[in-house]
Amino acid sequence: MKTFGILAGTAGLALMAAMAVSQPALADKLEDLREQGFARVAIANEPPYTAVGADGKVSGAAPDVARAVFKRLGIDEIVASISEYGAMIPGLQAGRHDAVTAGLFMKPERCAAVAYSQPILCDAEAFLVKKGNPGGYRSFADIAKDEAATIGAPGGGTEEKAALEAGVPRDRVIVVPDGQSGLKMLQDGRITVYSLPVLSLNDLKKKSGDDSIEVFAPVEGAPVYCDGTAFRKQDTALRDAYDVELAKMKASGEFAEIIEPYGFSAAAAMSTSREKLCAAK
Ligand code: 6CS
Repeated sequence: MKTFGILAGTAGLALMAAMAVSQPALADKLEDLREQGFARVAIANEPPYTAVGADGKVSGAAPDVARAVFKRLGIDEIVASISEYGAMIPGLQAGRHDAVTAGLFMKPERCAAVAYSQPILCDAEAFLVKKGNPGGYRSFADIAKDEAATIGAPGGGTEEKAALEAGVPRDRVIVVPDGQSGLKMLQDGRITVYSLPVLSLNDLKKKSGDDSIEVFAPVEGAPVYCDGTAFRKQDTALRDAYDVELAKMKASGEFAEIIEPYGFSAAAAMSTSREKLCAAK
């Protein structure tokens, strides 16, 4: 009986150990990332929000803010992977990313799915159109009214959703993978309008050197959106620690020093809150 008792005891210990390991990692995510030495972040490669250089260097206002905040938390590096906007939250929830630092604008349905930091990058929406905006497109509803018009937008992005909600039929909303593709599709006449936030289209237009296109902004009826760094819902301790350091950077002026050279307004981000943005209709 003694042997059985020992085996049972051993099995019991093994089972307890297995249960302890299989329990959701109760260890603080912040400590995990400090030990990991880097935070895995999702980006889109949409300047000036996020950018990946030919040398692979990650820049853009969102990763630059995240790098600074994580460093203050004892996490020295970020490792970025490019993702479509619509795949960022599923990737975060699946554990492929530790955070989303991509200009992922706060909206109620996203706020329900992730733990956002306080606001970081704010911007209005815009249309890239042929010079003179011959179709007179000033709102998503204008595009809906013109049966011949098509609009390009990122998959799972705010502009795609806004176009559909304004009544643009699904077959006239074209998913565009990135800025260069959207620019080319507009230039080739394969889409009538390409929609991204103002600063993204201004950057794209400027770099294109193409005077046959122009940016119409702001899109009428579309709100000014703000992003935040997004964490998994269960990582609120990490999000709260991130917010403490972000607030210090906003107060010291360091936050403005990072984002304003990219064209973003620190005052705009500091004038609102996650609570307001997540409640906005
Ligand atoms: O949050 C979004 O869905 C949008 N944010 C940016 C920075 N670009 C396009 C995207 O649709």
